[in-house]
Amino acid sequence: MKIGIIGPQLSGKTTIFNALTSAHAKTSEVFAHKELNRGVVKVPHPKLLKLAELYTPKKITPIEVEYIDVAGLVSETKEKKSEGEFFAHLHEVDALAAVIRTFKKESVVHPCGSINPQRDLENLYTDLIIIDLDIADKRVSKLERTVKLKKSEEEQRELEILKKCKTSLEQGIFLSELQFPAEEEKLLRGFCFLTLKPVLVILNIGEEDIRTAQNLEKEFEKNLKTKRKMVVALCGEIEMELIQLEENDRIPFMQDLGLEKSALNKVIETSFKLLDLITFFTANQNEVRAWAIKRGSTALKAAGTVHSDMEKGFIKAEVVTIDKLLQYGSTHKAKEKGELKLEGKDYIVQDEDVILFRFNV
Ligand SMILES: Nc1nc2c(ncn2[C@@H]2O[C@H](COP(=O)(O)OP(=O)(O)O)[C@@H](O)[C@H]2O)c(=O)[nH]1
Ligand SMILES: [Mg+2]
Repeated sequence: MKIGIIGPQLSGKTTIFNALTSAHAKTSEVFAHKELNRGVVKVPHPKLLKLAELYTPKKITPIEVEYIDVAGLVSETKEKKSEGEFFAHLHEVDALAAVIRTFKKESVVHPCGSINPQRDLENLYTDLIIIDLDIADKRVSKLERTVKLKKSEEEQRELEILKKCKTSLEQGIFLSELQFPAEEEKLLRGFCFLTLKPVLVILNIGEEDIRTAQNLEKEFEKNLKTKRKMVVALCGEIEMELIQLEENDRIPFMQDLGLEKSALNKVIETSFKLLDLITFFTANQNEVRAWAIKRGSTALKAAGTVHSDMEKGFIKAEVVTIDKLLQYGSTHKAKEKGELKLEGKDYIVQDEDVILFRFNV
């Protein structure tokens, strides 16, 4: 899973990137030359380690999330020529994390002169819409020329779909808010439109607002009409300091501050909800591993996630919930208790299933 961190200048993108990835990327009080930061995070899942205790595997592999801290939106890019390069990085992500400042700090001057999160978010949305409009525009002009020359039904159809996109973007409507039949959605995927991606709004709050973060989230959520957008409020600066502490020192600090979860846990949890993902596990003496998959996926799809051979040669899936497996201590015992189920390819994978795939090669 890849998430692109975007937002206005000096909203705390790099600070939050550091808080999430334990990196030490340079933050700045004034708008500096932008650079791209990339970091991979291993998603902490306490049950994965418990599962590993049962198998003592050679390898424990958590789910990985890659964060890209990328500036380069219209309002942040002074030099036009670098735009393409930065946008290309955004097109590859599964979701956007929009960092919006609410923290007050005099030494950091807001590029618009005042703190106004709603305005910043609107501006950011406009930036995303402008980028998508540009993509749609270019393709529409090209298609208009080619369909005149040769009457291709396929291209005519594409033109209609893109015109529909254009109209909606011109009205300020995100493409994620439109309904597309599966076939059109597939076509649109090729364009990597930014407004088709789910958005996680990260409110970068001041330390004084940590205890009321939940109220802020709720208040802000009211303005995000659709399910494809969600909000978390966190204090980037504090979270960055916390992540740099030893794990044992972290907990008393968090309790002091009134923090129940780390920024990483909060962001991951919300990202999973936003992308409608669940976790399943595979386990043997070689490797105990967690995987992310879309909610509602079949056992066959899950097999394909692990290995294409498993999908091709799929026979059966042996499934047990991780809680039952941990309770009984082995698949053998779970089976005796009737908790290990034999499922076919159409079985819908449930969150925290442990799956053993039976397959032919
Ligand atoms: N007080 C406070 N300052 C912050 C917070 N997050 C970021 N900053 C400061 O805001 C400035 C800009 O942060 P940076 O992460 O470089 O912003 P970017 O331009 O969006 O990447 C830096 O001086 C940070 O120390 C926060 O949560 N609280
Ligand atoms: Mg930065």
